[in-house]
Amino acid sequence: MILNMEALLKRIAHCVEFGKINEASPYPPDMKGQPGADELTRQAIDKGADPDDVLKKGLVVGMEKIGIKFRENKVFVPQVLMSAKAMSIAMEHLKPFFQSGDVQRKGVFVIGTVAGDLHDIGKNLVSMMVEGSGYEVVDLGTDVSSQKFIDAVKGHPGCFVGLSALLTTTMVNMEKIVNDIKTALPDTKILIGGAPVSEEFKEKISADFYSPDPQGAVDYLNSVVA
Ligand code: B1M
Repeated sequence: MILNMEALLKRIAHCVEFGKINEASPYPPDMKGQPGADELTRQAIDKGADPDDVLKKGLVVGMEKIGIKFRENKVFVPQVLMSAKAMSIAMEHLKPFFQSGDVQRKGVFVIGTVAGDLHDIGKNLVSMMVEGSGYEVVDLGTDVSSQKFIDAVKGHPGCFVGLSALLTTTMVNMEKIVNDIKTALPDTKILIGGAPVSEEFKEKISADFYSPDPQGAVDYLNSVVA
């Protein structure tokens, strides 16, 4: 089937939204045997599409839709992971354009799970959604100290920072990390999230934003960048 560029970008968005990675992938069953985000992104680039359009009118649109469905409990973690996989395979075709500077990222987002905490599933979902929305993500992993965050912010001036915590015993470490980062680099915008964290806690520790889900983190970053 030959698609015009607009239809091709819509199809790429659809593949990301429904987690259709490539032609060989059997998931989702109703798209079995059809080309996925991998082949269609290659096709769009080979046809001369602007890589920025492929990102913003294709991949990001699909990620945004899955992010909203996830927030509304219409899909669950496995579907989001499939979408993120489709997105990251497609991104391989766009990487050379990012590296050459032809496509600009919206900003840099440094993220980590706070000191003492090893939970990373939620943090990884946030990373994927933010990356899928056009930001460069620097993922510091789990059990991240204040100093490691500060070093990363120094290496990426103007970046945003995301802190994740899943334990009531480690969420308290957010206060120290926020305080240490703000003392060293006062202009840094810090957003926090994770199951035990709340808006009230954000106020208490003077972080800039709290989001209960990945889409909220994306919406916040977009609102600051716009
Ligand atoms: Co742990 N664990 N765990 N655990 N674990 C919980 C969190 C717990 C609630 C289970 C329970 O007792 N019911 C409990 C915490 C109790 C508390 O403090 N209130 C607990 C405990 C006690 C522990 C240990 C202490 C157990 C022990 O050893 N005695 C230990 C601690 C280890 C450590 O961190 N130092 C521990 C260990 C582990 C495993 C290693 C076995 C494993 C983690 C594997 C991994 O992450 N790679 C694990 C798991 C899997 C869980 C549960 C079952 C699932 C967590 C998860 O991944 N949820 C969890 C119980 C539960 O939640 N049902 C539990 C799915 C994930 C998508 O959700 O992470 O909330 P979540 O992320 C969400 C949002 O919170 C938000 O977006 C995500 C998507 O919606 N979000 C952000 C997260 N970060 C964000 C950042 C943002 C914005 C949004 O901006 C920056």
